[in-house]
Amino acid sequence: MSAPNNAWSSPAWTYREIRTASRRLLMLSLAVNPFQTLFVLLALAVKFAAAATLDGLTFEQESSLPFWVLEGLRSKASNVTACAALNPFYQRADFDGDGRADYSVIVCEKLSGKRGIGFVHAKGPTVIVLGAGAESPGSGSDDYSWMDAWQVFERGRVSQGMTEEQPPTLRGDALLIEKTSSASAILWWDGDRYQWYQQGD
Ligand SMILES: [Ca+2]
Repeated sequence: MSAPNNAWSSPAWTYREIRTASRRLLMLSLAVNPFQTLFVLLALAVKFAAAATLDGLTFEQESSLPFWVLEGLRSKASNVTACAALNPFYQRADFDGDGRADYSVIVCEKLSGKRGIGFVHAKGPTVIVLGAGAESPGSGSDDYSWMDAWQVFERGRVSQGMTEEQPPTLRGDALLIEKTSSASAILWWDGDRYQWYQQGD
């Protein structure tokens, strides 16, 4: 039996046609409005280049995180991706104080590359992103690129910081985030959202 004479049965032919049509469309666009076309092409190239460099974690790095953490970030914070912009690229602790281990992961906003922290609480799981294009408490800004060190601050007494603000009473573990030799702050969960407590300047 001979193959049916159907365009859909030949993917290569379809691809050639699409490629030819795209090329003609591009030539027409360049002829009609060259500057606008070049600007769009340049913007697309920059966007794809940024996406390529922020293409999440390597297979080995992903294998170091539980599936529910990666899936939580993908499904509930699809505008960011886990990225290894800092070493270590995640911390494990009980941030909401419910007795179950939670994770905080370095994330990058896909389009802008702005950095932040993605908290994934085991309960839910619940995903909260600070920075990476989103709002942050305190002086974190929407880009945590300034942060060059971080560690878990285990639940306990917080010493008085540089301001007159009273130290918080922690419900769970917290994060000590730093720009080394410059500033540090504690990020802690108040039961509803993450709060910022300035430690040093
Ligand atoms: Ca927890």
